Amino acid sequence: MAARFLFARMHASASPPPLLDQFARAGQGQVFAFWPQLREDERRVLLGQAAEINLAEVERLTHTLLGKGVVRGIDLTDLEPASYVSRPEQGGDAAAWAQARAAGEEALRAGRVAAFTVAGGQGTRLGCDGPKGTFPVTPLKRKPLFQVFAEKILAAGRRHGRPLHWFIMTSHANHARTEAFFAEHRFFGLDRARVHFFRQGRMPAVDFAGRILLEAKGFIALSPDGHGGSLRALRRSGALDLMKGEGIDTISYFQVDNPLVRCVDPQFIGWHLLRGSEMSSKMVSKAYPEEKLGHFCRQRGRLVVIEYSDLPPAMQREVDPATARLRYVAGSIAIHVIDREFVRRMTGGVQDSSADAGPALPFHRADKKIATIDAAGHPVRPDRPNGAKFEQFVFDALPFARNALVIETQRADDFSPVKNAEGVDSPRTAREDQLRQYARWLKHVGAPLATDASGLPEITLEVSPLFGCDAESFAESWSGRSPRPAVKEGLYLE
Ligand code: UD2
Repeated sequence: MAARFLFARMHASASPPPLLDQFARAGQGQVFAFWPQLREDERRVLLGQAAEINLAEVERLTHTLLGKGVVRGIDLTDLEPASYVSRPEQGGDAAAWAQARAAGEEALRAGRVAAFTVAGGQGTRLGCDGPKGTFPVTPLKRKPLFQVFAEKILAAGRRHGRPLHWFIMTSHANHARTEAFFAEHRFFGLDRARVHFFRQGRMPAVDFAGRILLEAKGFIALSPDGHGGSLRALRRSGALDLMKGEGIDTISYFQVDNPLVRCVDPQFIGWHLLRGSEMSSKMVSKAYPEEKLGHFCRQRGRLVVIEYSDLPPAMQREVDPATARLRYVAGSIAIHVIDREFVRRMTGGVQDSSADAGPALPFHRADKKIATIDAAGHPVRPDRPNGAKFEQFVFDALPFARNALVIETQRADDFSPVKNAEGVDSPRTAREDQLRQYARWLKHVGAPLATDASGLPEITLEVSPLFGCDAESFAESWSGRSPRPAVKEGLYLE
C-alpha cells in the first residue's frame, strides 16, 4: 500500500521516491542500481520489497552478527540441564496433573485458547510441490496434515462446547496456495470465519559486508524470517487484536510437520495457566544423543533452548551418573503455549522500529550460497557461501518469559514429524507411529488386534480425530458405537 502510494507520487512529481534516498543514505544504494532500466511494474515490485525492509535492523545485524571481531557461536557458559514437570508415569504428581487438566478444560470451555500453526515451510524435501500442510500423511485415507489438524481442532471445539479459532502462519511462497487448499476442501468442516491466515515476514539476504543482495535487477533476495518471525507476524497481522476481541489469551503453538501433535492439550494448557507462565514448552526425553531436537537448558537462572547443531557432540553424549541417562535429556519438540500479551511485549519494537523498545527475539545468522547478480546485472550462482540470511527462532522467547515452564509429554502421543523423504522423521515413520497409536487405543478398549513387538498392527487402520483424539475420547466413542466394527481388515473409524 505504502509502496503504491510512493510510486504514484513519484510519477506525479517525476522525482525518485524517497525510499531510494533512504537506502542510499543507509549505504544500501546498490538495491536501486538498476532503477533507470526497470519497467514500471518492476519498479513497483522493487519498491514494495524495499518497503518491507527495516534498514536500522539490517544495520544493527550487520554490526552484531557480521561485524569484524564478532564471536560466532552460541554462549554455552554456565549451562545446566533444565528441570521439567514429569508425567505421572515418570513419578510426577498425579493430583497436580489432574488439576492441570481441569484448568485447561475450563479455559477451552471459556474460549480462551486459540490454535496456532507455523506453516511457512514447503514440502520440497518430501517431494511435495506445495505447502507442507498439503502433504498426505494418514495411513488409510491419505489425509493431508492440514486436515488432520483441522479435525483435531474441530473435535476439541465440540468436546468443550466452544469452537476454536485457528491461526495459520504462511510464507510469501505458499500463502495463496494454502488459502486455496482450504477453500477447495471447504475448510475441512471448520467455520471459515474462525480460520485466519497471515504471512510471515521476510528478511533480506546480505553479503558479508552487510550489503543487501539483489536476486535480479528489480528483485531483492528476501527469505522468510524464521518461525520466530511468527511473534511479529501475529502482531503485525492484527491477530493479537482479534484474539483480544474474542477473549482469547492463550495461544497453542505447533509446527505444520507433526501429525501426532495434540493441537490443544488441556493438561499442557492447564499447567501453563496454573503456574502463571508466559510461555511453556513440551519436552520428550531424547531418544539418542544425536537426535535433532533442541535442548532445554538453564543458563544463569533463565530457561534457554540450545539447538542440536549448537551443543557440542561431547555435551550431547554426557551422561548423568545419578540417573544413568543423558545429562541434556530434555528435547524440544517445538510445541509451546504462549500468553497473548507476552507476544505483544516481545514485539514492542516492531511498531516504532526502535531497537530499545523492549525485549525482542535475537536473529541467527546462516551463511548460504545466495543466487544474486553482479554489478553488470549478470547472474551469479556461487559455489560457496557468499552471504548470510537472518532468522528468528520462537524458542528464543523463553528466557524472557515469566515462569517459563517445561512439561513432559509422551512422544508416542505427541510427536512424529515428517521432515525427510526417507529414514528418520519420514512419511513411513509417521505412518507407523499413527498406526501404533490407533492400535494402543483399540487394545485399551479390549478390541482384538494383532501387533508386532513394537506395537505395529498387522492391518492398516485409521481413526478420524472426529472419532477419537486420544485414548479417552476414543474409548468414549467406541463404547457408544453399536455394533462395534470388526477389527480384521482395513478399518476406518469416523
Ligand atoms: C525444529 C527445531 C528443533 C526441534 C524440531 C522438532 C529449530 C531451529 N529447531 O527443527 O529443535 O524442535 O523442530 O520437529 O526450530 N517455519 C516457518 N517459517 C520459517 C521457518 C520454519 O513457518 O521461516 C516452520 C516450518 O513450516 C516448520 C517449522 O517451522 O513447521 C520447523 O522448521 P524447521 O523444519 O526448519 O525446523 P527443524 O526441523 O530444523
